[in-house]
Amino acid sequence: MERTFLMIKPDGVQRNLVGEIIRRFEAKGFTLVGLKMLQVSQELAQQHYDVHKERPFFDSLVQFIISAPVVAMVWEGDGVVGASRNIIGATNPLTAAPGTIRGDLAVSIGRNIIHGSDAIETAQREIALWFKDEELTTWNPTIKPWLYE
Ligand code: IDP
Ligand code: MG
Repeated sequence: MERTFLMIKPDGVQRNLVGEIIRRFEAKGFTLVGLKMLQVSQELAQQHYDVHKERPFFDSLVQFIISAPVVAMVWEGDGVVGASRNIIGATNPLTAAPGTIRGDLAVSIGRNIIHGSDAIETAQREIALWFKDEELTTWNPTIKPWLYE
């Protein structure tokens, strides 16, 4: 089944929003299959944001991600990659729709509390970058017939 990589950034952790954020994905009906808290190395942060390495905000973004612990997660479900992006909302929290995580809980682009993979291939790359195989679980929630027809 489809999987995505989500990371609660240092601001989300510091603002005590870990539970609030996880709650939204659980309540939606997605399945948590991997979870860890870590202080990110500069190398991992640079690799994660490699696509942005020429952008002017790259250095400050990497510095921010390594400045304090983050919560890294893998979630599973039909369409979870795109749906998670919708739950997260637009990159700029001021234009993110109300009801989204960024729309409800943040005010600035450099403090937008959560990362989510932007495509299935990106998700595969990011999951492999952040998690070892043995850190991921496969389990079958008994409520599945109540979530999927
Ligand atoms: P995304 O997180 O919504 O996928 P991206 O464009 O992939 O957004 O940018 C990655 C992260 O880089 C953003 O979440 C944000 O924290 C930061 N960022 C993006 N654009 C800017 C900017 O113009 N100024 C400062 N930080 C930015
Ligand atoms: Mg992105």
